[in-house]
Amino acid sequence: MSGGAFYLGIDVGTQSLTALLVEVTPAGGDGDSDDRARGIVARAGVRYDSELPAYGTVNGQLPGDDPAIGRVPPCMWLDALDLALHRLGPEACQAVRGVSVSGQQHGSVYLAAGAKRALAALTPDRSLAQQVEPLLSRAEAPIWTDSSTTQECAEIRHALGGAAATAELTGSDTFERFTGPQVRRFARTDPEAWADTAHVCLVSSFVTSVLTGRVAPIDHGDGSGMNLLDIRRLEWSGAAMTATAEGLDRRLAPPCPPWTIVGKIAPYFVSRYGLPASAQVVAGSGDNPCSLVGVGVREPGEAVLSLGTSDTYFGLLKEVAVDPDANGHVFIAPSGHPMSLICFRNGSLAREAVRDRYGLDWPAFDAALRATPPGNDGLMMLPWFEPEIVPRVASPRVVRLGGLTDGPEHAARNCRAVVEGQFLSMRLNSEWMATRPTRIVATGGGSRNRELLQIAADVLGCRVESLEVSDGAALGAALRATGRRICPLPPIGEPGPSVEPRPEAAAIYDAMLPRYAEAQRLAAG
Ligand code: XUL
Repeated sequence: MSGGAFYLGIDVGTQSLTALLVEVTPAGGDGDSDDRARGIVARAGVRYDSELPAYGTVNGQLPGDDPAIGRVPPCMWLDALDLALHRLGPEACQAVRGVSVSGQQHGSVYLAAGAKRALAALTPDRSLAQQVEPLLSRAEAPIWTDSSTTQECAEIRHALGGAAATAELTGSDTFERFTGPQVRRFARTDPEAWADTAHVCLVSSFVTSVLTGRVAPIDHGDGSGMNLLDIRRLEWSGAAMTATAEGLDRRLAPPCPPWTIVGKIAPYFVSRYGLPASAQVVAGSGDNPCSLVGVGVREPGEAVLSLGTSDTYFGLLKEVAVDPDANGHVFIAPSGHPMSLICFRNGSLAREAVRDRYGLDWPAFDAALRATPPGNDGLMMLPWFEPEIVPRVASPRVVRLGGLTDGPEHAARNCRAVVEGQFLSMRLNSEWMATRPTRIVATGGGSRNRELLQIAADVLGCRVESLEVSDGAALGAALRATGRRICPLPPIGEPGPSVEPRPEAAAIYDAMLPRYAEAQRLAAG
């Protein structure tokens, strides 16, 4: 391979691992941002369920009767890494100048005391999984789908002075999937294994540790999904560690900035796959911070609207702003800026529920949006077809207001009401971010729908550009592997429709917002 420099991003996702090699060409200037990513030159993916069947996972986690439990044998990720590098092939591996990992956020891996020495001595004669398995003090890693820690969330929240104080300190209230509550539960339910634990890693720092042959630090980005990092001082919080588990401070390496070079690639990867011994390993980070880079969001005010099963809205903030209602999260982005994230469970799930209720297909749903006016003549919906995360609504409840019925005479009105309700909720519940969006990049299945984007632009009062980016987290990780604080511009994916807010429609939504806020307050309690 010739031309620029090549960087490898490895995304350890929930259902699959993706390795992406990206070419970056310095543009000749002296600033970080003069580099340009030219394109993806190689890709290898491994799906856990179908390609590593020996682990018996379903949708990337171990099956079981208790839906609150979400666990993974961590060595599965290492087998996937070995397989992906093998598939990338020697030509791609030999070109790698830097590597970084994107990990599904919140998941934790527990290493025993001998791990430090053993990681430094990994031999190419045996697989990573065979060598790392004996170093684990806990056979299964809890991941972000695990919600078994309600008791621990309450205990930590109480010790830190309540939900608002916890969010003020760590960027988020306690959430079941966050690492601190998971660590507390482990230490309480298996004190012997906790005593054997010398290092607590996240998915991103665990795989980075293996890549570099030493226990890697946790970066500020992934560290902010733990309820342990002081979000302003960017240090582990003594109070949060004490509230979580005895001796946790000894088990966490100091956190590091996301652009930290943690070492060179371990000899294992040089001998086995031909990576150059000089290849740098940059601290791993979480998949959401990495995706932000992968879709090309670089400035405070730019945000991503991911319209998928659930709808997620995240973006860069000028400074730390914490949600006083404690529903949202503040993480640290790869550039060091704070980034906000809110996740609405009733995304395409709710849109589909309305579509199916009236026996429509998507073109008919769009036609209904076109046939009804902005503001829906005052007919509104609180679209909680499933329990909602933001605001917290424990049992499903669809609230129709202003005379809206669920009868067939109001089929088109319901289509508009569900979409307007979703974006009004997004606007209302993101006001705490205190950074008005200047540009929104929409991704995910719903972003192909022009009518939906127009309502988003009108309600949020901002231009919305849609972009089909697959492998956004792996791409972000590859760009981070350059070690630049401001990552090179990525090869942006397929552009879809872009829409500007229409002033008359935006004025209608401005007027509607207080009514929606009051309805939400009454219904969500
Ligand atoms: C974010 C979250 C998920 C995981 C897995 O808080 O729990 O997005 O990062 O993708």
